[in-house]
Amino acid sequence: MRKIIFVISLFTTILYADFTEISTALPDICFSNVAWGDYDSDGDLDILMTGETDSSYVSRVYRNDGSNVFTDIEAGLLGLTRGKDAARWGDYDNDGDLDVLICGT
Ligand SMILES: [Ca+2]
Ligand SMILES: [Ca+2]
Repeated sequence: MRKIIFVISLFTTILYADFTEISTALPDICFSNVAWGDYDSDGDLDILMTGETDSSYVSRVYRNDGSNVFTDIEAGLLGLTRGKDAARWGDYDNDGDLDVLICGT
């Protein structure tokens, strides 16, 4: 019974959370996947993003520079689109650094 009460309480908190929309220079993409990860270990979350712009497929890592500024680090990833839940951070080689896994067309 405790678990059910906790879940209901958490759900209520999420429903009434106060969010503020921010403006960034991130591209408009569709058929996208995004994932947060702190790839540079500076304590803030960076973005891994794949998807489709008006003119190309993209797979990019954006470094969080603070103040809503995200900079494309030009990671050299193959542009992909239409991957379903297919952008992930993980330390696959256990060296302490985040790696990326992306899949798509
Ligand atoms: Ca970071
Ligand atoms: Ca690693």
